[in-house]
Amino acid sequence: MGYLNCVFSSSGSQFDEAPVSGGGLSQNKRFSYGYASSPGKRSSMEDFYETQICSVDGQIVGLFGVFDGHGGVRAAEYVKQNLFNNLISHPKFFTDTKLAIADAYNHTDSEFLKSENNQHRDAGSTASTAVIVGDCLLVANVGDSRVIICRDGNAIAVSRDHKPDQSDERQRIEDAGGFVMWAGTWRVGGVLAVSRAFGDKLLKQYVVADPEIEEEVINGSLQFLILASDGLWDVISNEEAVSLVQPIEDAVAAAKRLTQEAFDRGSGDNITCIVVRFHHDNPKPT
Ligand SMILES: *[C@@H]1O[C@H](CO)[C@@H](O)[C@H](O)[C@H]1NC(C)=O
Ligand SMILES: *[C@@H]1O[C@H](CO)[C@@H](O)[C@H](O)[C@H]1NC(C)=O
Ligand SMILES: CC(=O)N[C@H]1CO[C@H](CO)[C@@H](O)[C@@H]1O
Repeated sequence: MGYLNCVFSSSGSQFDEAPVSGGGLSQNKRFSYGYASSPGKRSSMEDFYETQICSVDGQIVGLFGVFDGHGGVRAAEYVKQNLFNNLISHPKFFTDTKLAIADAYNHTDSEFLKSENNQHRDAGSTASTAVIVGDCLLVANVGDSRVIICRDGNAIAVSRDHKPDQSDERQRIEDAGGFVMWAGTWRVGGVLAVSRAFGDKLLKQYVVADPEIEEEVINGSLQFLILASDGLWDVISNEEAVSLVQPIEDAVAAAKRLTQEAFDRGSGDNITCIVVRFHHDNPKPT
C-alpha cells in the first residue's frame, strides 16, 4: 500500500436542494479543478462525485469521478467511497495504471454486490473517472457519464457511452443470454437504459462493470477536461460544452456555468460536472 496523504477531498451531498460547487489546485499548480452539482428539476439527488488530489508514494495524483446512480443511491455512494481507495492501494498503480483501474472497477463492483444481500430493489451506478499521474491522463468509464477533452480548441470525446443499442454492446448482451428491448428507450432486459454499470445484481451477467480505458498525453495542446452526468449531455453537445468553458479560466466558475446552462435548457435530470484545467506555464516536477 502506498503512502497516502489526501490534502483535499470533497463529497457529493445527497439531499441538497441547492446546487453545490467547489474546487482546488494541485500543489505543483499544474492543474486546477472545479465541480458543480444540482439536483435539477427532480426532487431527489442520485448523482455523486469525488475529487481528490493526493500524494501517493510522494507523487501528486489527481482523481476525479462522476457516479450517476439508479434504483436508489446505494451503488453510487458505495463507488464514490471505495473506488479510488481501491485504486491507489493497488500494487501496480504506478507500473500498470490501466490494469490497476480495471481491477479496481471489478473489485469495487464485486464488493458492492456482496454487501447487497438483503436488498429487494436493485441499485446501480455509472462511473466515469479521470486519473492524472505525471504526464498521463487515464479516463475510464462504465455507463453514460461522458468525458470529453479540449485539445487545441477541439472537443474530443474520450469515453464512449455504454448504451444497449450500440451494436457491439447489444451483441455482448445477447451472447451472454440477455436481450435488449424498447421500453421508452432501448433497455437491457427491458429494464436498464445503460449497458454497463456498477451494481444491478439481477442483470449482472449482462450489465458488467468492465471499463473502457483511454490514455491521453498531458502536453501543451491539452487545455481542459470535462466529466459530466447525462443530465448535462442530454441538453449540451460536446462542442457547445467546450465553447462555454474555453473563455472561463477559473475551473469552478466554468463548472457552475455548464450546470446552469443545462438547467436553463430544461434538463430534467440530476446535473453534475467536473472541469479540470491544465496549466502549462508552470514548471514540471523533477
Ligand atoms: C473480476 O474479478 C473476478 C474475481 O473476483 C474474476 O473472476 C473476473 O474474471 C474479473 N473480471 C474481469 C473483467 O476482470
Ligand atoms: C500533444 O499530444 C498530442 C496527442 O498525443 C499530439 O497529437 C500533439 O502533437 C502533442 N502536442 C504537443 C504540443 O506536444
Ligand atoms: C433530482 C433528480 O433528478 N433525481 C434523479 C436523479 O437521477 C436518478 C436516475 O436517473 C433519478 O431516479 C432521480 O429521480
